[in-house]
Amino acid sequence: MLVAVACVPTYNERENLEPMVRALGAVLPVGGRVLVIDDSSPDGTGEIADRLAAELPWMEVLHRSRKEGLGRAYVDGFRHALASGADLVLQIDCDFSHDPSDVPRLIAAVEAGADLALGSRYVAGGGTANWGLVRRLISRCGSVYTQALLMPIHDATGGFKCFRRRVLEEIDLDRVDAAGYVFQIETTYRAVRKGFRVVEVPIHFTDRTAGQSKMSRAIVLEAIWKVPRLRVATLRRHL
Ligand SMILES: Nc1nc2c(ncn2[C@@H]2O[C@H](COP(=O)(O)OP(=O)(O)OP(=O)(O)O)[C@@H](O)[C@H]2O)c(=O)[nH]1
Ligand SMILES: [Mg+2]
Repeated sequence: MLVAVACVPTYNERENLEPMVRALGAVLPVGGRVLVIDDSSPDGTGEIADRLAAELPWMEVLHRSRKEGLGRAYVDGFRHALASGADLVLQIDCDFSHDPSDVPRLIAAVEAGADLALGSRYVAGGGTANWGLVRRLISRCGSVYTQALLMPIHDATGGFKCFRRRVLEEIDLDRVDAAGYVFQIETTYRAVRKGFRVVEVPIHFTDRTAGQSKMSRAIVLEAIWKVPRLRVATLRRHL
């Protein structure tokens, strides 16, 4: 049986954390673990995580001293998961935009031969619910822009994924400097460039009902300039 570790980055997710951790515990395969990566959330999420970790033997917490963006939190989380022996490393947001009950389908896609399974809103059977027009536009434009410049992936900005261990070992996490959601694009692109098999699994994405989005103009701007930079790195054969 493969050991799956679900990495859950948190920043001010006090209402969502406990239900998410318990929901993951219910769907992960035997031996699966949950790793919460908290960036010293001012709302006390880190303390809730410590209380849960004391109760649940299959859960642990990585505390980071400051908020440096989703990408930095994930890189630290991935390293920790690999060091602890994970065969499969999952990513899932803590806001219930990603449905924990879809986790087994992502894992099944990897067990069926994929190296990286992406939860995808923009393939047949996938979609978004309760998202405003602006958010839908930003997300769609992000994927179209990425398709034009980098790779034929329908939903390149999503953050619900399952990596086979060897993908994370080979994509050179040290060189991933993305902070915001371009991190999702960059890790998938590095996997594609290394020749790994990437598949998209249809998911329904729902807007959060508790807590606040950390989406910002800076995150969009970072994606706008870093996507072409990845293309340039490819042309220079650095990628
Ligand atoms: N550790 C850590 N977690 C973060 C950081 N920024 C966001 N998160 C978490 O990452 C997940 C996704 O963040 P969201 O605020 O939902 O941002 P998003 O999903 O890009 O934006 P929405 O689509 O509006 O929800 C959530 O679990 C957040 O709590 C960060 O800087 N550090
Ligand atoms: Mg979200």
